[in-house]
Amino acid sequence: MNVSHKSIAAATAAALLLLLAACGEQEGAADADASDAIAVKAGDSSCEVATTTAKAGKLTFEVTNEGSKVTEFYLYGEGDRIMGEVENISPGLTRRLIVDVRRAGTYQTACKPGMRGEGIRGDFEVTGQAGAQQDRGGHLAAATRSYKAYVDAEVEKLVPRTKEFAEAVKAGDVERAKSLFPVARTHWERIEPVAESFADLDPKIDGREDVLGEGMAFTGFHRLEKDLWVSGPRPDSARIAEQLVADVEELASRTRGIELTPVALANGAKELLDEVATGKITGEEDRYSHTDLWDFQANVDGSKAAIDALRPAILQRDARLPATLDTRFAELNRLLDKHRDGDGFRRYTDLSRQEVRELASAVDALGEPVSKVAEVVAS
Ligand SMILES: [Cu+2]
Repeated sequence: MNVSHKSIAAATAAALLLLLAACGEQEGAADADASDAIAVKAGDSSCEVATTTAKAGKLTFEVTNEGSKVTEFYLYGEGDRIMGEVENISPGLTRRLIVDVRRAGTYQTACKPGMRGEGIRGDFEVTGQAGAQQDRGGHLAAATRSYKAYVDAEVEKLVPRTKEFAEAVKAGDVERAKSLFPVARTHWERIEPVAESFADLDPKIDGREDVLGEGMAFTGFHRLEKDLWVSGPRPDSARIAEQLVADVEELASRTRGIELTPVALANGAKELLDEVATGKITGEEDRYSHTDLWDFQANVDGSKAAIDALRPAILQRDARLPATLDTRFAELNRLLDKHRDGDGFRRYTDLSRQEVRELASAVDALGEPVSKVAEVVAS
């Protein structure tokens, strides 16, 4: 689930983790072409965007947290679809968000101090039509095609795996349902940036009890996780399972028509690692089942799929970055392999503090080169 719905405790833990990554990020900001970046001053109760109109194409927001809470910044499109986001901006830090906006229209900017709620919104007008990005060799077009095929394939598995899980819940077969839970989630977690971009479906499918918006029912995977592992099946478990299947089917139909850009792929690859740092490292995602390492691996798989799709385009623009990315992905996967058990993984609570620290620093080490990819493919 998206970090904006997470608890403040997680945000604080994440902020600590991200302190390490922060030096790398600021380096990136320093050599930035400041002239066309749109400055955003994010306060505890304000969100000042330097300009509220821009021409279609690549937009760079440079977000400075001038408040006292960890914040995040979003650009929303039609129907509150997330066009781009940058999370976990600690007080005093500046982070950049590059978004490739192809269509004219009214968008919305949002700062979310404390990383929750609807955020402080403002209209953002995009005019004209984006010219095609120079794409020598067609590598950018090939990247979005290949990643879209990956997303489609994962959605095609997500729907039947979720149905199997739901059937087991409805049949009251707790052991079988428990074994299918992390399997179905794998396909969700691999495509999380795309899945989460439908801001209305994400909390219904993947919301956690403590962080749901006001008046929202606790439904979806995590509600069933609690039923299975903590309370035992409840009178409405079957209904919740049916609702989950319906929500996942709705996600599948919306995903079909989705339009992706190379910059969106790169941002997604980074968001998946942010998900790992904020939700999985803390053991918060699957707090009842402790199957977090399945989700962790799935986020890393999804991030790698996006980077692999972009690889020829990255190589064309930065000859050394792909090798660094490969090394860091391999290191993180090597650490994850140590915790494999049968078809899956050890319970997250069985890991030692040292093992968790090792994973956290490998995630940070990988996040640093991955955070450069958006800028590289946008050039
Ligand atoms: Cu999640």
